[in-house]
Amino acid sequence: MHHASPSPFRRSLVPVAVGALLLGTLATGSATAEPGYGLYEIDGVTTPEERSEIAATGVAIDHVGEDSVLITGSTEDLDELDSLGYAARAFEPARTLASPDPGYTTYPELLEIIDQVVTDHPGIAAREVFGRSHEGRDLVAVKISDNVTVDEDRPEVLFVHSQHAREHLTVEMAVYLLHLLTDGYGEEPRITELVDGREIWILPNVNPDGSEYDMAGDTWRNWRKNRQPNEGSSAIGTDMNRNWAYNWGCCGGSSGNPSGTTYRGDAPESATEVKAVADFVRGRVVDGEQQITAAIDFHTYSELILWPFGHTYDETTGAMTQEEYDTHRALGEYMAEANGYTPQQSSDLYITDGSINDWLWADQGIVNFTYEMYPRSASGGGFYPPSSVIERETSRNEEAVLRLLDYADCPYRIIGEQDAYCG
Ligand code: NO5
Ligand code: CA
Ligand code: ZN
Repeated sequence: MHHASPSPFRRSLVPVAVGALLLGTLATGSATAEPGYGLYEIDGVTTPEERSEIAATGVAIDHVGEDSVLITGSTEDLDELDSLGYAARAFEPARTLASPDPGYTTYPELLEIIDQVVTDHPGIAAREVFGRSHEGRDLVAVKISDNVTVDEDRPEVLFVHSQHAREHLTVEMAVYLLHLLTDGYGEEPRITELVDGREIWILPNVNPDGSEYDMAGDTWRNWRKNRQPNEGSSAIGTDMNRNWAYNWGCCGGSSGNPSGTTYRGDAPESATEVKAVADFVRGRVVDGEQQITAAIDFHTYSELILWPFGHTYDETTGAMTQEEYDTHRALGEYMAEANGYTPQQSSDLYITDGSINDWLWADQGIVNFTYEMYPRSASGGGFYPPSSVIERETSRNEEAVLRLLDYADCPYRIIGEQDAYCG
């Protein structure tokens, strides 16, 4: 199987050679454009427990190395880390301060691409506005299936993109999937069969305010959260992937401080966009049954496939049986075999609470994964690889995504338990 080359169906919509040119204009100096925040490295960190202790201060762990971590945090966070015995030093990223790369898709451009896909394929692609962002942008879902205007009785699959503003490659992943599944229909038998046999929901950017903010300055802003103001604080934004309504704030895996990079919000689903996506997912319950059987939430970076839970190191809990865990692991490993990512439980990185990953499973019973896309390490550009990698690094996931779509009829089939779970 051959996954590293672009899909024959993708029309190249973005200039791909621009990124390399920008390497000549790298700025130096402070590590991020957001005042008070910076990128730091901490050495001598090797265990999930140590990483969770660091994450519990409210910094975002951007990358886990073998014996170090990279974080985004404030100077206040540094003091707290210091008192815990962790010495953080400034980290000079390869590309963070480059000018926003025009090869990445802006939100207005994304909406145009979606309209074009729907215009080109009206029988199998439909657009639905399911809510508004805090700043009033349309939150859009694209459904792809045959007889797309009818709610048929087919396994439904969900793809969520760009909860975190600076993870722009995930929007490109959505653009890739939109083209793969529509242009491939009627051309490629496997894709035709999956589009006929599934109802596929792509949410190409669930944090458009954050994305636009990250791209709007002279340099990238290294922004993670949404752009919703916090009452009683001048700090803006909630970390959407700490705001979901399962074990919210339970376990030291998020920040209670509005200026924290992983601020969990003042209540579950307090982030406008999280509430809208959660309502959308709950809206897929028909006659008491969640129609969505499988999902991927796309992030960057580190080349990982993660499965729940993030709030505990335990594999099984009251909300995850051994067979359910084995199903996640087997599917995660099967997909990772296709894209070369590293498969692991989410908490192997560090503890998170209020993540979509935990909520989709524990609250909705959806077998689901977080993909952390390219690059594998900061030296590949961290959150800001050049746009010249977009085609290679999105098409790289074609086979892995098709494998999930295939197993969506009954994810438990991968451990041979389809009769017990889906009979
Ligand atoms: C994610 C995963 C651990 C779910 C998160 O670097 S990321 O922020 N994309 N990693 O911490 O929410
Ligand atoms: Ca349906
Ligand atoms: Zn992320």
